[in-house]
Amino acid sequence: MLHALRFVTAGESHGPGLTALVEGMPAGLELDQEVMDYDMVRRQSGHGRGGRMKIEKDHVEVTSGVRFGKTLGGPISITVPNRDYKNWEARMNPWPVDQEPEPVKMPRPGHADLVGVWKYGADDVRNILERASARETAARVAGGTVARAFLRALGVEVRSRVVQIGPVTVPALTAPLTVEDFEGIDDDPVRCLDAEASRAMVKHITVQRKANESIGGAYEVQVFGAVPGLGSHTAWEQRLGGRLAAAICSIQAHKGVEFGDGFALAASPGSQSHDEIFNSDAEGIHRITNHSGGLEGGMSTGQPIVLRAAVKPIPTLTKPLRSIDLDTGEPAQALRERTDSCVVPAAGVVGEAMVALIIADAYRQKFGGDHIDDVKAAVDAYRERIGWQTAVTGG
Ligand code: EPS
Repeated sequence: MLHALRFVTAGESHGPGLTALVEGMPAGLELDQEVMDYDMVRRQSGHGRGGRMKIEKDHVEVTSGVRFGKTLGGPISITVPNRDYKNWEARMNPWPVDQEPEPVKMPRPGHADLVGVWKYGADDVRNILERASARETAARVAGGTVARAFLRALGVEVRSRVVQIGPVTVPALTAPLTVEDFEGIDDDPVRCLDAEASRAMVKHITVQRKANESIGGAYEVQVFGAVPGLGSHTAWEQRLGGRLAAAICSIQAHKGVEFGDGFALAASPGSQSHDEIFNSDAEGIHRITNHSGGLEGGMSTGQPIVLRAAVKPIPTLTKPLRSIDLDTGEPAQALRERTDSCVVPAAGVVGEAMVALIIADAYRQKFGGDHIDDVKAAVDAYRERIGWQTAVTGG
């Protein structure tokens, strides 16, 4: 749920390209094409990706709202070309072709195929699956790069790590993570911080892939440096937890989200479920635990915001599931397409982008400002008023 920003994606998986539109950013924000492109590369990587990723070389092409590397204050539009389109021109052309391809008639269980065909009156499953495809997440990450640049200017960083692949989980942390702990995580084949768990995850993907399975998992996103008071307790749609949960659950194949200790809190006694409040000269008002995941009363607390997302195994299988032929109603095997076996490492990057967009939106809503310096000044004034850490503009 976006309030002060608008974020729209457009595009089909094998069409000419994807587009992201971000409206509501202040002027004067510096963007760096290399930094933006690095996020696009991160989303393409990870053990378990399929053949398509060898074709695509995702990069951002900014077509509006930016001049000489700085935002102008107007809508920012970004295009991500689909290199694979050249192989699909006859099948995905926006304009009539001499001979239309055979329509897809076998819906895949778990995908948008069947319900989409009903709902949109499609006579070809492709009319549904092309937009439902997680290829669309490339546009989310492209839009997210703008939000990340905005947050970085305000001292806020968003990171993610994979915490589960299939049944393989990471060990519990012995100390809270810092931004520095995430250094180099993209060099790990599953974007996991624990070397031993990473090896077991890679092995699990390799074994399951050979057995024609797809594999799900979970990742964690952490937001460092966000001020207290983003979101609001005053109205249900303003609550930051709900806004983040909606954004995460809107990502293809996502089936669950939890904040802080999340579902484990259901079993934990009240005395061990909350983050007690302390005060000291050195640290000011602070907490020593973060069971809440940095959210109380629908607002950020100033601690790291920590959420975990569950991703189901992707529904396109190399060993197709049972389905029906929509023409005859007879049993048939679901569409079998080239596919990824595991996208959880990439999903973490998409989760970062969606979280960045929501946190950026909350900052825009709370602090306003037409130029990035106005935003920094407003954040500084607020920090001063509540006595919260150091100034943003001070360096
Ligand atoms: C996807 C199927 C695969 C994935 C795709 C999502 O594409 P293709 O059908 O071309 O092999 O690779 O994801 C991406 C292309 C991407 O960029 O993430 C699906 O059916 O959802």
